[in-house]
Amino acid sequence: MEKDLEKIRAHAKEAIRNAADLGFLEQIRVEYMGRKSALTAILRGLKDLPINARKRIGQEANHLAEEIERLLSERKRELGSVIRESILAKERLDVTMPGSRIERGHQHPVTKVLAEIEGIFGSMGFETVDGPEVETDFYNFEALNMPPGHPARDMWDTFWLKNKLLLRTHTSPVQVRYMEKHNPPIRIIVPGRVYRYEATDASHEIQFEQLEGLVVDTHISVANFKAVMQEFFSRFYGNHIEIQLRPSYFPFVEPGFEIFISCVICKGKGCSVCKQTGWLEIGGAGMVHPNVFKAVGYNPKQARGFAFGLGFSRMIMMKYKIPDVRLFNSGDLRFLKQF
Ligand code: FA5
Repeated sequence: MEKDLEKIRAHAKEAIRNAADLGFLEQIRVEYMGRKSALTAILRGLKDLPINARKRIGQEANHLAEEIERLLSERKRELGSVIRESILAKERLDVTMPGSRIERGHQHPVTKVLAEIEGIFGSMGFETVDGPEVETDFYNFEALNMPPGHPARDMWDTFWLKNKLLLRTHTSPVQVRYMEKHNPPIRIIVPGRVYRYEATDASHEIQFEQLEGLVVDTHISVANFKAVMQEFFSRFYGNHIEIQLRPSYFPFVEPGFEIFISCVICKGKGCSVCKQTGWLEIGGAGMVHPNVFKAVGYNPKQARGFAFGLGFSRMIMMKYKIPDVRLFNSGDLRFLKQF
């Protein structure tokens, strides 16, 4: 029987040493220590042995059981640390590695510049106002002193929709909408998208941005208008900008002007952008026509004001030296990522 115990010891030691994982070690524990193991059978059979042999074999069998338990738990600890190390090796995190870059979106140049423009006009007491892009004939033309059949309507090539609706050709209809609902004094800007049914080129788009402005009170003059333009453009371009007003015609103003600013590229000396003139045309303006005041229910003898409509897209082009207006809506990320 002692020989049997020796054999069990030798086999158990060997098996435990070779156990490669915790599952296998558990099988070995069952095999050598379980209810059906050879060692348990010896312990159970002790009662049938003579007293001396029972004592001796019992002691030895118990020692062996303790030894196997100790070997099992030592191997279990060893295997545990091997597993932990292999997990650590596999899941190692190198905190010094550069992370994967997250692509972040950003504002469109038009939105960015708009915030800047609103800031400058806001500091001069102007409120920013919005209006619909789908307009009626009345607001886009008629209330602006262009009754049906008026030849000046041809100045704006129009996208007509169903039911006499149209895509607004300028931001001027918002002047009328605002004056219908508000009394003077008025000081607003209206940035927004406008649409024209025309051939496109580097400075003409079918969809572009305008910046309308309207000031109405009792004693407003062209001098006030020029001062506002001078202040705005000098702050917008960060340079002193000269303003020139040249006579022009828009049915909703009298007198009407074209606004020229001194060239922001050559500072008035003459370059290819300003075609060597030193001046850039930037929008239309004028003193609000009495018929427009009548259309919104004001007394034209009391109300006086100026209105302007600037080519907002072209202003941004000059600020950032963008060569083609069509880039704004091209969706070309190479262009957009520069802002
Ligand atoms: C008007 O649209 C008038 N509503 C402006 C106005 C407002 C006059 C208030 C008087 C009082 P005009 O059609 O000239 O005017 O357009 C104004 C500016 O928009 C132009 O000076 C130009 O800078 C810009 N613009 C005109 N057409 C295009 C186009 N196809 N693409 C890009 N910008 C354009």
